[in-house]
Amino acid sequence: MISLKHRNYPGEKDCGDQLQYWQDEKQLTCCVVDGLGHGSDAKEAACKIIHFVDSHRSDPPVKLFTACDQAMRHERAGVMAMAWIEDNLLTYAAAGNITGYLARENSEQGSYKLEQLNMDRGMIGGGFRKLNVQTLTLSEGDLLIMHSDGLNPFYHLEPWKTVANNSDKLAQMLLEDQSKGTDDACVLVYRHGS
Ligand SMILES: [Mn+2]
Repeated sequence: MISLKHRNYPGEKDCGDQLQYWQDEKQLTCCVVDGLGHGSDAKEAACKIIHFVDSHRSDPPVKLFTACDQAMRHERAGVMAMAWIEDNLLTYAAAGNITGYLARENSEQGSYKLEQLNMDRGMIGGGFRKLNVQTLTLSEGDLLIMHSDGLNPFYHLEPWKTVANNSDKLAQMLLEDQSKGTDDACVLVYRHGS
């Protein structure tokens, strides 16, 4: 149902991209963070952001992003995207360069229509002007894909459609096929429904 994969910058033992999700009784919360640069300093910044989110995740999106940005003001910055899924509702927000897609299966099985999700300029720890929080309705089989800029963005799921019903395989293949190899890379894939 949900899969998280990451890959370090070549030669580094630490990954500056960090992903986390929390499954509560009613809500699934997903968080993808890319700490500035790569290596241990980037990892430390990304982990601090994730830790902050962990302890404030019951706050609404704008409040959470704003407080996290403030808390990181004297730290290395990072970019962050978050998704909240409750029943069939997806809430999504991103400050900085994390790419998000909602892939909806067409009536023709195995074919997906990609919708790029919102991404606001700015950074956690470096400030952002406005956070646009998006809400979308999910149908069974819809895919939420979030990735850092260590992966090349893509515009259709055609090359991976044979594994699109398996979030683990899809995440692995996206990482293998789309990683730039010049940065940390991470990808999260969530498949809605059973
Ligand atoms: Mn990066």
